[in-house]
Amino acid sequence: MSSLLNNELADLSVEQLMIPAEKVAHVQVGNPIEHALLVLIESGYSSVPVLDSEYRVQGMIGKTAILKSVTGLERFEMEKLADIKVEQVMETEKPRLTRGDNFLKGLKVVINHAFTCIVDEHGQFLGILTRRAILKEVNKVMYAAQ
Ligand code: 2BA
Repeated sequence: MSSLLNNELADLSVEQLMIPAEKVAHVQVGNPIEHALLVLIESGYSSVPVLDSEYRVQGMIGKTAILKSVTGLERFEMEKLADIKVEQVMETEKPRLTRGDNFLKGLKVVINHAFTCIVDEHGQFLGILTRRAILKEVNKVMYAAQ
């Protein structure tokens, strides 16, 4: 398997496996979390990238963090959804990849993250690498080796 990985997969760049930005659902830092929740529910995804007005990646936001931010002692305080901004709730510590990074670097990242953002040298959003895209390539190579 290690020689297969070296030959077939290690040569791939994460850019070759990327879902391009125009196909990725995202929200902006200044949006109310009500908007983010609508995007998440309509798209069906559990979390999506957060961008600024210059299309630079600032973080990611998910349904759980949104619901946690409006959870009161006895009920969900849904009226807060319009007042809280995405930037107050988003996670900023997630790893990022650059387009030249190779498959193995992408593989390592998606062990702990369902997807990761790919950015250019200015931090501008190019797209995402998903766990699915990585697993698909591993599956291809494993089957070809049988
Ligand atoms: P999740 O939303 O937790 O989705 C986990 C997996 O469930 C996805 O894995 C995919 O296999 C499936 N899935 C969920 N919602 C889907 C939908 N609306 N259409 C098709 N398949 C769906 P991955 O494809 O590896 O995606 C990993 C994560 O990347 C997703 O986690 C989501 O957070 C993000 N993601 C994927 N595609 C996206 C897109 N076009 N826009 C925004 N975020 C995306």
